[in-house]
Amino acid sequence: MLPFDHETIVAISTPPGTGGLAVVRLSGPHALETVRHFFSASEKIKPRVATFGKLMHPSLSAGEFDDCIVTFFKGPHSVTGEDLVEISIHGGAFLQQKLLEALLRAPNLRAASAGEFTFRSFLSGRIDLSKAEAVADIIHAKDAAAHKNAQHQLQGGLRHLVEKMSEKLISSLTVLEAELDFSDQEIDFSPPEALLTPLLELTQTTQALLETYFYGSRLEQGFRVPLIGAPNSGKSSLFNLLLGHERAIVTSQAGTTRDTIEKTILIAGHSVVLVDTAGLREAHNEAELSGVDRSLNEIEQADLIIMVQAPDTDPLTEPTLINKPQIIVYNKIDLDITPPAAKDIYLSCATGEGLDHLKKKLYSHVINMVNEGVEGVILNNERHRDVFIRFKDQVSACVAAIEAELGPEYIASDLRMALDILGEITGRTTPDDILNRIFSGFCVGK
Ligand SMILES: Nc1nc2c(ncn2[C@@H]2O[C@H](COP(=O)(O)OP(=O)(O)O)[C@@H](O)[C@H]2O)c(=O)[nH]1
Ligand SMILES: [Mg+2]
Repeated sequence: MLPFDHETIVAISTPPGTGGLAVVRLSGPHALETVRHFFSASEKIKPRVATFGKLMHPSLSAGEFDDCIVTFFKGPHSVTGEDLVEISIHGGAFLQQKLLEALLRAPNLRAASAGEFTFRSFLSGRIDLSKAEAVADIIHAKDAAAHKNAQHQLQGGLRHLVEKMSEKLISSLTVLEAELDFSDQEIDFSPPEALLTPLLELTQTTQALLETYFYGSRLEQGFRVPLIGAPNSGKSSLFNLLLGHERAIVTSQAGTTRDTIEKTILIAGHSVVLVDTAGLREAHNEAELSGVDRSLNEIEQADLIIMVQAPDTDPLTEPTLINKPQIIVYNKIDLDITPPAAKDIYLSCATGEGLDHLKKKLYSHVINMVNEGVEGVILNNERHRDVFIRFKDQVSACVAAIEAELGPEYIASDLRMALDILGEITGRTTPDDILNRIFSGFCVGK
């Protein structure tokens, strides 16, 4: 478990885009007192006011003095809910290290572990768990779409939805409690429609949410798009063309690309991982065999396949039974051969003809894979998905219990279990080991 001992913690946390600045953050009861010993203008420090001064301390030698800005947030009005002090200094690694070392020699202070600031925000009730996870997502977001989704979650998108879902459960529980109040009067318990309707709506919402997970998981990893086809069809040439520079080796000797090579490009604000593969054909030696294996593996994992064909390669080696979305690209149209009909794209890597058409096609495939989410919520986190799967099962159990006309006390207990499962999203009912896993995934200083 992450430590939580009310000790004052310190770490360097350099927000991106701050130019040459670094921020040293301290959180805990001794934060202000510690900083006072290091700061020339300590008597001027006021809550929520940035104070300019100099770093100074007997343990810092002359060359290590620097101008700095100290900002104090008095608990509970800070992100951690505790006294929090931020010292902005020049971003040189040497100075940062010296200051951190000097601070760590102060009593009552220790280095923060990964995610500990965010963990304290969570424990103090400043943020819920889904928001904390969104912070981690924002740090890791590689493209506009992933960032937008993390922002939405940070603004409480998932929490609002979960609260609405909880209210539905609570309204069912209320109906039941009313029934229970009458139960000593020996009235037959017949489940009213009012009990079933919200549960069926919950099942639908949860199902729709679970369906967003495919898109949500791709927000993290990018869509995987391998180039597949016979050796020498021009896969590596096309790969390079799409990347806009030379990356894969192109030769006229069949079977040059034995490994897979992957590169990420951005299409419509989404990461798309292009994968150049070895050709699919009968392998003649072990290296070729493993290349073909990897290609088959890529087909398995693909979200979309660019199937490359060419007039001078053996069509018999083409895989025909691939159950994945494909763009069939007929390459080398500059060769003086009449191309066959019914291909998606006619292309020449040599002249670039057809490339724009292919890019447009890729764009529309990517747009087609976008899921708008449930009230804007897109599941991108395996933990959330797992919670919603269990939640859906539990709601089904409630429905079954109602339909089997079990006693209201059984149904009520089933409903409370469902409510507890939902609480795991915001952290109301999340076990410690899971909390630990979530927060230790952060970097130090967050
Ligand atoms: N004429 C012509 N040759 C091409 C074209 N695209 C690729 N090639 C050639 O076909 C050969 C095989 O290309 P490469 O990209 O290595 O194919 P891969 O084995 O599928 O990766 C190379 O000699 C390329 O120069 C094209 O559009 N037109
Ligand atoms: Mg190749």
